[in-house]
Amino acid sequence: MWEGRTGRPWLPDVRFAEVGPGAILHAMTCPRLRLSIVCLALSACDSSEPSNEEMAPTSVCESETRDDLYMVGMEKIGQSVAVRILDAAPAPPERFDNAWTIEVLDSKTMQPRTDTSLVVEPFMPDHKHGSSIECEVTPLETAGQYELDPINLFMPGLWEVRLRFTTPDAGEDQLVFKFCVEQ
Ligand SMILES: [Cu+2]
Repeated sequence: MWEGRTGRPWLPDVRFAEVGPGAILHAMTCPRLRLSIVCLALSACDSSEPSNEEMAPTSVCESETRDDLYMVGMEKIGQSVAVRILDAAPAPPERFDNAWTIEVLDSKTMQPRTDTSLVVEPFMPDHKHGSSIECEVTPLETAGQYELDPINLFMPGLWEVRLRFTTPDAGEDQLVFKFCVEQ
């Protein structure tokens, strides 16, 4: 058994009866008390909530401020072309394959446009890479509406979905939707 500096067995009741500052001083000079304080601190850690890593996968999008807030009907308006997202599956966009229904409009009149060609390029601006899976653009029955599938966002983080239009009258027009996808 541990013995105090005086050589007597340690008597906690007596020591704790001391006034506050004295007890603190005692705690600082008493090895056994120091040890028990360390143990207390450790057990406090043990009983507290597990770290974020254990609780849930870390969010990569929580602190992201550059992304767009997904909404049905959201629009981007360019020089000659405007785009409206009519539907997205999944919504909001998620990691891996996404399918969107969009409407292509004239940016001045906001009437459907059918005279453009479109290339869809997903791009991760932070990593400077795209996706090797090509997105197919399929015109739907309704004039100006297209199905984009698959928009492959294979990595967690911020993606730009770049819609590159070529128009007969106004050349190229690029519209960019930015979405962050989680693990
Ligand atoms: Cu990446």
